[in-house]
Amino acid sequence: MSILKEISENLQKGKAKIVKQLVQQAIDEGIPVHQILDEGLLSGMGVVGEKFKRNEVFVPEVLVAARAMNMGTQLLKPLLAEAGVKATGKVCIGTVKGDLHDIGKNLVKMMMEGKGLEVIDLGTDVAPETFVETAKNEGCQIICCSALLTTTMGVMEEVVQKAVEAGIRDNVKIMVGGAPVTEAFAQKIGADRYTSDAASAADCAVELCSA
Ligand code: B1M
Repeated sequence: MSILKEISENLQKGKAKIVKQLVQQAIDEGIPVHQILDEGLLSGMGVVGEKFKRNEVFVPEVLVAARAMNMGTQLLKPLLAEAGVKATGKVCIGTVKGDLHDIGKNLVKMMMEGKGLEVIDLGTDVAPETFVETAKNEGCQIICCSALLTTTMGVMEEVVQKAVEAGIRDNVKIMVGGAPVTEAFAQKIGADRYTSDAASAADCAVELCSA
């Protein structure tokens, strides 16, 4: 089996230490960093994302795969910067003001990073102004809002409004998600996209960034 396939398969099993060793070995063997990233780490995380969508794996499996992914990317990050490999897009993500749930948001972040996006994690309890200022100052193509409470999902509408007021609405897409959020709600508040799970959110973000 090729070393890249081994990286991908061990990542899918969440074997972080082995992934780290294999990535180091691949670097030492002179395999180009973008190839280690695309055909090893991202390919493995892609499989996990698809299985997660089909309910073939669940949150714990995704979390261990993401940890393995992080171990590998830590080694690649400095080399990717040297090689001038650019992220496929830049997004900021957070759980909206008043809401402290972050497990789903973290999964979305991991899946997006797994697709090669640069993700600024604003954490939880994030004010609408913070989403908008970050997108403006950091040049994010997408603002991603997560909410788990029916009492906080309304904050997403404020994010849309603040983006309009700040004059960035035409340049930034707004994605929303979280258990109580629906497609109809997203349309009602003027968000660009609703997705129901982390893997679909990552696919959607890549699509929006490359549009
Ligand atoms: Co809370 N909680 N909680 N809670 N909690 C819920 C959400 C609740 C449904 C439980 C219930 O009553 N049955 C309920 C909300 C009811 C409602 O609003 N209608 C609730 C409540 C009421 C509360 C408190 C108010 C309880 C209290 O104190 N009285 C309080 C609120 C605190 C606050 O936020 N201000 C509270 C607190 C907590 C804990 C701190 C104990 C803990 C959070 C820990 C943490 O996140 N670090 C917690 C938990 C764990 C839950 C449940 C049990 C699980 C949530 C979770 O992590 N799910 C939840 C009940 C349940 O859902 N069964 C519940 C797993 C996670 C992977 O799913 O986040 O939906 P989820 O993410 C999914 C998708 O939604 C999607 O992708 C993910 C996976 O594919 N997704 C996106 C998420 N964000 C996305 C963004 C996108 C796209 C997709 O695009 C940008």
